[in-house]
Amino acid sequence: MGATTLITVAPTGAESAKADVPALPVTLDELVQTAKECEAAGAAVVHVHIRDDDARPTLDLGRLRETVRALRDGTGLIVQLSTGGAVTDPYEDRLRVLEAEPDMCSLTCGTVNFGADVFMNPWPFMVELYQRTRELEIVPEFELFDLGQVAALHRLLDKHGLPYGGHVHCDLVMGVPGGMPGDARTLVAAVEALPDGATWSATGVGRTTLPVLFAALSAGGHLRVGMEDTVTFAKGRPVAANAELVERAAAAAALAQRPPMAAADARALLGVKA
Ligand code: KMH
Ligand code: ZN
Repeated sequence: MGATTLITVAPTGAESAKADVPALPVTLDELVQTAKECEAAGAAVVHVHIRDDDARPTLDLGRLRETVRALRDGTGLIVQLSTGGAVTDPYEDRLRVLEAEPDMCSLTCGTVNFGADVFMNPWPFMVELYQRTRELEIVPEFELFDLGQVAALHRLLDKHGLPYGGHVHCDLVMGVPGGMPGDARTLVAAVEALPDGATWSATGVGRTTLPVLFAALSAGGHLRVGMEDTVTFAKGRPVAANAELVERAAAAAALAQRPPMAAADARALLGVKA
């Protein structure tokens, strides 16, 4: 088998309002339908934020459990729950996400300015979350919004050992106002600083989407796309559905001679529990 590209789709996020972005999947049915379309288009992992009945972000454990079950029943995707939530979510709720027993969870490696807000990830919270992932046999994806967070990841691994599954997988989240810029030279600097043997994907929010996608492909990385990060497909043209972002990423990956990775191969790579 030749080299392939792991595509993660982040279909919803916690930041956009349904009223502003009508194509955003916010109900369970919409999420499962989106996930099926994205799987068909080449995604292997789904990074999940959920909403309540009023389409507001929630970390309700019952809903999270139902979501994990529905995504497992409806797709073969690796289910990654966000532990980042929304910037207003308390630490206890973010830790409790793991009780929904996803395959993977996100784990952000430090605090970062997030537009006019602050996304809080102090060291003791990171450590507690990391230890719980190991106990519960959930594979973390290390979210890196800034170069300093790469240093924090090294510190975490040095002090607390390898994650469940034995493999380190990172996601560079670039172009957040307050985090690292979404450009090629920053991507290269971040990749060069990653732990030996780590795999990585990258995503660029907003107008950094395409520069980061092409930089990641040319640097040998994997891709994250989706409406959590990108609601404009091209100038003046809103994203119609998450699947079109996955289709575009899959086409670019195929052009780069690294077509999308099958979910089964992604499970083996990431060390996700069978
Ligand atoms: N919504 C952001 C504040 C994650 O999913 O872990 C955090 C976020 C990262 O989206
Ligand atoms: Zn997220």
